[in-house]
Amino acid sequence: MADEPWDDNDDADGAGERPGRESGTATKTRTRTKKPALYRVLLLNDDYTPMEFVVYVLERCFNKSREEATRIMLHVHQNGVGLCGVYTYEVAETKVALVLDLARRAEHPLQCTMEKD
Ligand code: TYC
Repeated sequence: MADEPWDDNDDADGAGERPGRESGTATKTRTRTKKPALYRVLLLNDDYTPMEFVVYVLERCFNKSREEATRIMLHVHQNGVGLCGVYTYEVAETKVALVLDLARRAEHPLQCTMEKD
């Protein structure tokens, strides 16, 4: 599980510091902190979701100002896909679920995905 985002890679050499297992060789146990992997949350264009709803979603789920939300919405509308934000795995997953839930409740086909940064 050394590649999980929550593994800070303590004791990276696996040797540990348990008593009674000294080999006579001086070793230094490295305490390395690994930065968590980051994920891009992307919004996808479609022909049916109202622009105003997309702006609302960006304000509500991604804490964007009305101006920034409008800019991102128009970018997605014109380019097919756009960046909402970059987050750790669990936060990104939660944001995607929030967007999809809001869209489903409003019966809009709006799609949102995440990918490794
Ligand atoms: N293309 C949509 C329309 O013309 C607007 C839209 C923008 C939909 C961004 C989805 O992620 C989206 N009503």
